[in-house]
Order: sequence, then C-alpha cells, then structure tokens
Amino acid sequence: MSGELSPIDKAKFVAAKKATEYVESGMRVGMGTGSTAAWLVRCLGEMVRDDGLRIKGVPTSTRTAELARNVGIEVISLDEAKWLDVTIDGADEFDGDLNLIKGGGGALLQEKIVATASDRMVVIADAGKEVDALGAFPLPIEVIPFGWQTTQALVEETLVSMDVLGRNSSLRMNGDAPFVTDEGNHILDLHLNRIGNPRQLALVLNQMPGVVENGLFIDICDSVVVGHGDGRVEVR
Ligand code: ABF
Repeated sequence: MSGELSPIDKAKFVAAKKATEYVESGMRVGMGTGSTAAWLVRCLGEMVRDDGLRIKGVPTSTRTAELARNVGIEVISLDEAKWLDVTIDGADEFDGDLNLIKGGGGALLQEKIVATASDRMVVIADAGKEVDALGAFPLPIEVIPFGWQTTQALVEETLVSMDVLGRNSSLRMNGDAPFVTDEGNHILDLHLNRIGNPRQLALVLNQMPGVVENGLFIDICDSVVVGHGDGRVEVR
C-alpha cells in the first residue's frame, strides 16, 4: 500500500501504521481527517480485510466517512457509539505539552467533539509539525455565517486588547466563495505567529458570540506518534 513514497508521505504513513497498534477488535474508533488520518483509515481498512479486525469507526468528516466505507470499515455515528475507545487524528502543530492546533483541514468542530468523547486521543504527525510554541500555523476558528464580519471584528478587537494579534485574520476561501464546513459554517484563520497562553486564548475565543469552536486542543491529546521521512517513529 505504501509503495514508493516521498519522505513526507513516508513519515505520515509510518506514524499512521504505528498508531494502528492502539486499535483492537471490538473497539469503537474515532477517525480523523486530513492526509495523515487518511493513511490511518487505509491501514485500518487493510487490517479489516486481511486480518479480521472488527471495529466500528466514527468519522470526523464526510471525507473520512466516504474513505472509511470505501476501504470496508463499518461506519457509525458518534451518537450510536456514545463513547469511543480511541480517536486517532492528525494535527497542524503540537507542542511539548501535547497541546495542538487543528483545523487546517476545516474539520476541527467534529474532530474536537469526537476526541473529547474518547478514552484516549492519539495524534499522528510528521516531525515537521512539532513546535516550541503554537501559533506559526494560522489558528482556525469556526464561526457561524450570520454576521461573520462582525464576529471577525470582535475577535480581532479582543485579541488586540489582549496583545495577542495585530488585526490579522482572514476568511478561509474555497475558490471565489467562502469555505463551508460540514456544519455549514465558515472558518476564520488567525495569523498569530506565537501563542503565549493557548489555554487562556482557547477559553476567550469560545466566549465570543458567533464563534462555534476554536482549533486549540488543550489537554485533549494523550500521545503523539511522530513519523520521520526515513521511516523512524517515536511516541511522545
Ligand atoms: C486534520 O487534518 C486537522 O485537524 C489538521 O488540520 C489536518 C492535518 O492534515 P494533514 O494530516 O494532511 O497534515 O487532522
């Protein structure tokens, strides 16, 4: 399945493959979104087909649901599962405390709900995702379409007053139209460079009317499986 891969794809693949060790027959498994999580879904599909693995998968996006069905994984909703044994997902950045920025793929809302409803959350990432401080990757926040410009102004003013942001956020686009999430919302990307206090920022953002969720995952991730381009894997 992995064939001849570029170093970055090899890193993602080996991280995903290693993370399948957290999955056993009978488990309810949260399945993330993004290119690294797609490797996980394909690896799990292979185990279902060839090794008799029996799992029920809860996808975090319509994209992942479609891929999971295509590779033969039984897909159920979170409400059918009620609680998950493990969720395995990618990330855009992780720091030394295993706090994350997620949402570059636009699925942060379902990803956070699913991860929070799991006994264990495992992140799979290539080594380039590790940072000293979160924030070089633009922080996505999901906002409802109604009054999104007013929400954007409120977010910027609040963050300027906290000395966190110099009025620098952008509406994520999909071609000429605003990007629309699976829940019908928009994404604002906050260009922060460095987030001094991610815990405080996550709390402040979620207090604002119009903000549905933010891409900071604080104290949610239990382990990070880090893949390298030469095939090495480390677990944090
Ligand atoms: C999801 O996919 C997101 O939360 C994160 O934004 C993104 C990572 O994508 P990739 O694995 O393609 O780098 O996990």
